[in-house]
Amino acid sequence: MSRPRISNDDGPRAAGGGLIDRRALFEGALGAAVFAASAVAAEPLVVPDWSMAPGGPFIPYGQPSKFESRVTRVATPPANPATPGVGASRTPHHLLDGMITPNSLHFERAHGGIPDIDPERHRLAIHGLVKRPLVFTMEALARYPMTSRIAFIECGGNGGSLSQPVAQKVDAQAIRGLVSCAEWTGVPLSILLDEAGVDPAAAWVYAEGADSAGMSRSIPLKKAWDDTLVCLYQNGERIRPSNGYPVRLLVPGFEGNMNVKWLRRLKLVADPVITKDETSKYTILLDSGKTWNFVWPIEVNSFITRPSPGVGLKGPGLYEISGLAWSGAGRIRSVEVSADGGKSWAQAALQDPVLPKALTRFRLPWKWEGGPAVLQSRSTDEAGSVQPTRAAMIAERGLRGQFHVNCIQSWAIDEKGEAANVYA
Ligand SMILES: Nc1nc2c(c(=O)[nH]1)N[C@H]1C(S)=C(S)[C@@H](COP(=O)(O)O)O[C@H]1N2
Ligand SMILES: [Mo]
Repeated sequence: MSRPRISNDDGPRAAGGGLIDRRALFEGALGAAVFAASAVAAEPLVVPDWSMAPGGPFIPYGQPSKFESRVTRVATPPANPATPGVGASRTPHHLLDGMITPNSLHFERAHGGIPDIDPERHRLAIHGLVKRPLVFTMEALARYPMTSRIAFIECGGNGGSLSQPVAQKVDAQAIRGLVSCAEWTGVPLSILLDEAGVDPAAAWVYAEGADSAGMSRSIPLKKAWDDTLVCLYQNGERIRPSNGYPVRLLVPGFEGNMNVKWLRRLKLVADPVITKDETSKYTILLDSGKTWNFVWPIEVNSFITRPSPGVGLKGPGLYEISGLAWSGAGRIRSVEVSADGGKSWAQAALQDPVLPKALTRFRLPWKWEGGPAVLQSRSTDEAGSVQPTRAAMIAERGLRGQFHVNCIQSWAIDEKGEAANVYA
């Protein structure tokens, strides 16, 4: 890669509004420009009180620093106070970095509350169009060969607030908090299907949860053979209760709802079952009154986590714009960033690893001159799909289809450096 041309003190400009070439981050082309360090005398360093005495004890299960207590999930107030576990809570992406979501902050979506499942008594059955119906204890399941993969799970309803006719005063957590990314470990479903012996008449797998909602979906058999995992672990530890303990499906890249939690049976069937979760919900209602049914893969998407509402700028100067991109079709190929509401675009740097069907972190240096700006990100996946503008998305499907919203999202930066959700 050739060294970018230095056009001024802060590094080469890559697009309008102060965006700097991404290569400047790695090649020292930012020169003497400073991001935020104070240029006061560095010595003598003061010795703080926590250095003057031995520190605290070890604790059996770790917790974040008490100074990070604002970094929490936010739950949507339940529609019915009698069932507080019916609803969703969202990941605070504006306060996190990297590509992995800590288990305590993975978003949660539950249609019938979070069941308190005893792994000793829980069973998983595979039956229907199979030669040998099977029942697994959790202990038996754990004896099969396992594999791990890093994958996002995104609720089909994520981004639904962008369907509001007027831009809501909401932050990244409220708009995009229903996507998270973890390392999931479990038994490839193909191994269990092989053991059960799938009847040639089977074309679908009906997956059902043990929660009070009995949430269930029809999964095409091809996807079940391909990369579906019967998961026991999440980021190295047993799956958290709200995320499906003791066993859940990971259906990589497919809408969150297909990733059935508290999994209790997989029934091989010839036709889709047409459950309530694939009719009254998770279909996309068009203006014409028709619906798109069985919209499985999550479309190419991205958003900027920093700056964003609540994570504003502290005076003009150099900043790093950062965010997340993902696609259910595979890897992210590129992310472009605009600081002028989409008039000009610069390539962001993609941080390794860039994995298929996983969150990908992007970064780009930016010189904020102190004036109003509109920040946007636009991602392209390896299938060549590009995020549409909000106007293009509405032209295609109207405003009623509140699922699978993947349009470009905009943060307006005001003179004070505060960010707000806008439609640009
Ligand atoms: N059994 C069961 N599985 C379920 C659900 C549920 O309510 N019950 N919610 C689904 C929905 S709508 C989503 S978006 C994902 C969310 O997974 P998470 O809570 O681990 O983030 O789980 C899916 N699996
Ligand atoms: Mo969902």
